Amino acid sequence: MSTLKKILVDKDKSCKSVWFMRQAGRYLPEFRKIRSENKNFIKLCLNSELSSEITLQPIKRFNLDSAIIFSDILMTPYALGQEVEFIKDQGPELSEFNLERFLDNNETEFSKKLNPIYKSIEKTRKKLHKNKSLIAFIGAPWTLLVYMLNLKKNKNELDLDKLNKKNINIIKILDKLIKFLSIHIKNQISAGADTVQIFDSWAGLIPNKDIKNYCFITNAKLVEFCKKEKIPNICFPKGIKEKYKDFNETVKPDGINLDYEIDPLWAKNNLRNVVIQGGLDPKVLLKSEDEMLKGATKYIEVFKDIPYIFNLGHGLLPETDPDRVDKLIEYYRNY
Ligand code: 1CP
Repeated sequence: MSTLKKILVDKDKSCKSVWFMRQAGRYLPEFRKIRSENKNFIKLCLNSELSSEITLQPIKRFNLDSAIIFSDILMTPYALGQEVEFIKDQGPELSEFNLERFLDNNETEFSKKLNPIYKSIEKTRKKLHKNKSLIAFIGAPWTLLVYMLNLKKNKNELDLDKLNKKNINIIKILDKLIKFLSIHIKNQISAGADTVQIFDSWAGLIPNKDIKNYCFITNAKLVEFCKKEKIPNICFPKGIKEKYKDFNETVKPDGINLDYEIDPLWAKNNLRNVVIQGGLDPKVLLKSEDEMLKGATKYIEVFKDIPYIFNLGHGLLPETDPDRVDKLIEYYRNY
């Protein structure tokens, strides 16, 4: 069994496990090379040969325990009929959302459009050592909705007027998304992934009055589905601060990924009956080696006597030096 599952499922606190969000990506020269030859990001995600190769790039370089499949959360809106474009230095842009078109989607067509991802998982599983986990992921319904309705004004602000003006039935869209996301989870597991991470990257932007409906209940339904299917699951409700406690008690995931704003000691005292993962600010990898290792020590020390998966509080930044990633992993292993 992989160390990830030993910790996540068996709650084994004697064992160590490490992987990083965005461990495959722009900080690796071997990724940048493939990327420069493949300008269309969606097409790259749908190239199962290359997607599998990219997934394995960090595994070849570093002493990691898990691979996360190279894809994107926006493959779901793509498979549900929206055009998705990644504009350089600006981020993703989706074509206008059409409710009728969205509600008209059928499950077979959806799975068929995402089939290259499942093929990539099959290929990767065959090449990955049996002691290593292969992690599948989805974007949580709210986070996908932010992109689908183009709700972001800037990095940290939502255009809530847009949401209110449009008079759209948000709950109806979220519910439909849950249905398709459950299928996407199931398909990824059937193809050979063994754990799923649910990214709610924009949960921190939800107005207080809506957090229960838009974040807690949607994540809870997906976790409930995972539990019914016996799929180990990890939630990442980024940016919700002290509401991590409420989230954990309502959603009851197997694992919860801390973001870099959460104090590890607070998490240890307040997040019960869940395996904690991550938390370390990815920016510390850009600082001096001393500062990086000091930052890591804090997390390793706080969590040394409970089950803990070493990871970050958000994805590795593109400007990260790969040698630093190696140092950090070795430091954790030898601690
Ligand atoms: O070369 C490039 O420009 C592509 C950069 C890139 C990469 C490497 C994007 C564009 N997506 C990915 C892969 C990716 N995305 C993975 C692969 C596996 C790994 O982690 O190694 C994963 C898990 C994601 C998930 C993802 N995509 C999230 C959730 C996690 C997070 O970072 O908060 C989100 C929000 C996205 C959307 C997305 N994809 C890419 C960009 C530039 C964005 C937008 C981010 C934003 O709106 O600020």
